[in-house]
Amino acid sequence: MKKMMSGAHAAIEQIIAEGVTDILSIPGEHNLPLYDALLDYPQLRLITARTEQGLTYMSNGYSRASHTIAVPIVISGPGVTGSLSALADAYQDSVPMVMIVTQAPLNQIGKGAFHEIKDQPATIRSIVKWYKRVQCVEEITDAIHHAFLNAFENRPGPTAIEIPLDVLTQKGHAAIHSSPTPLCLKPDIYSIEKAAQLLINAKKPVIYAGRGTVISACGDELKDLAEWLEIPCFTTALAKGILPDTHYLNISWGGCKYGMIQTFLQQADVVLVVGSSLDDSDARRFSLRFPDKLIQIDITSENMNRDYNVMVALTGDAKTVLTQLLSVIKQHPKPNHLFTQNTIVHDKKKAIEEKKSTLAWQYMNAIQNAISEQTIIFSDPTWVNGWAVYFLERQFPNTFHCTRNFCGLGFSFPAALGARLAYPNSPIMAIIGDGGFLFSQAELATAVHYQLNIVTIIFNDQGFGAIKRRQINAFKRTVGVDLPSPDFVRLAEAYGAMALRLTSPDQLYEHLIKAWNYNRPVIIEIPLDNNDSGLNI
Ligand SMILES: Cc1ncc(C[n+]2csc(CCOP(=O)(O)OP(=O)(O)O)c2C)c(N)n1
Ligand SMILES: [Mg+2]
Repeated sequence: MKKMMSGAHAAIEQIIAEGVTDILSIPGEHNLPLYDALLDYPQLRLITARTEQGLTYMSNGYSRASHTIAVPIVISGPGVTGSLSALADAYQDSVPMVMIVTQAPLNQIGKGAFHEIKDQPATIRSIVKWYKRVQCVEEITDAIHHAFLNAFENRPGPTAIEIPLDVLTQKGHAAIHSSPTPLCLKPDIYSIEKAAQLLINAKKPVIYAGRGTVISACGDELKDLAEWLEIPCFTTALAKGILPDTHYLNISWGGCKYGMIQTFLQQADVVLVVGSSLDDSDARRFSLRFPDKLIQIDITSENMNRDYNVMVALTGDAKTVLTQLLSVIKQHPKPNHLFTQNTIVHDKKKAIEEKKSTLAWQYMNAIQNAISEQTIIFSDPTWVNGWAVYFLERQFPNTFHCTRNFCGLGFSFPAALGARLAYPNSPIMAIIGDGGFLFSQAELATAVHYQLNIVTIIFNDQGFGAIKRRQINAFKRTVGVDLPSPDFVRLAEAYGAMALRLTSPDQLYEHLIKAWNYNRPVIIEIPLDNNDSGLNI
């Protein structure tokens, strides 16, 4: 049924119909009517952030943690440009969100309007899945509904709707659509049978699981398949926890760069890739080699046959396809695969033993001992991220988040705040470097304002440590990477947060177990000596 209402009211009613309960935003001249209309919908919680980059990363954390779609609202021009890095990040890591972008009135676009950028649609379109400018009130609800469907469909990602200022204030007839039903693709039974035969007859099969498994929530099916056929399983950094890190068949990380996957792939005769695009940060950069008998399950065929030839391509939702595959495999007798659990557990233990003397392991061990299985960790793309990925053990998916391919600094702190909005009760932690924290420190004001009580650990090596190491490796000298940082304790206190400076792993453990009980955001600064070889792993 159609109702007469303003563009702003139509937009908000459609957003509510999609099941949204929180709006993340920064106000400005071009979205004033939207802000005003929000007062008519008290069921929506409005979170005003301090920078557009921060609010878009918050939206990223919100969507990841809640398995729903966050809705950031930004103004045209500087609001749009400020959110670009975080939008691009969401695109690369397949994080859904629907951004509402405003614009000058239709008749002023292209004429040097206030806040105008040369070609706003082209700017946004180049980094999101789908984008539309609406021209009248009647188009708004259709466009928003489509944006929600599109953000979830196939490979999830950000979408955006542009609503010009005059369209927000105009009145028109709008029809509200009910919430979306996700599509579920299934591959043909012939391909499933072929994949099942390859796995059953394999001598040394390996499973390689990516973020698609987390999106599809297929942890049970993955574990069932791995255990039924006794297949060692690697989980990428974005899929950490989909098979518990401590599971006897998990060959990921375990204290070393890329874990045991390289060794296992060298011997593997069949590999099943589930929900991974096998892109730069996952496979190419590490020059991973896959055998000819490669089976790939992915929600989109775009990810198939790019760098690796796929023998059996199963296009569909990972949970659905794995269920089909399992039912076929279980009709056959159990084969006997050659990798034994003892080898995996033993090799992992040995790798960790070799690292125990490093400060890197000791700090991560202190964190590991002070957190619970439910703690949700967000890690920034810094040197320390390597420590977190290699050493922290997670038992459930969605309890470890990092940015993997776009890798914009400053992601983890606002993303963790976004997760806190979605989950008021789970313990949430951000791990970040001094450089990264300075990219998003303004959101400390948001954390204090809304009492988003997370624990943030800043590893402060007074500079861009990750880049310094790359410079040394490549050129044997360094430039522009030793950077004095502020006193983070005084900085955090000035915002009204609780702040501590701790100088040893023991101190970190001791304070961390108490930090969850403070009723304020907690910032812990850990000074590091950049020249300490114990920081290298
Ligand atoms: C927005 C952005 N700018 C630049 C970079 C390049 N970069 C990657 S790591 C890094 C240094 C990070 O420093 P810090 O956060 O202090 O962590 P550290 O490596 O010192 O542990 C830089 C500048 C980036 N990833 N993102
Ligand atoms: Mg640093």
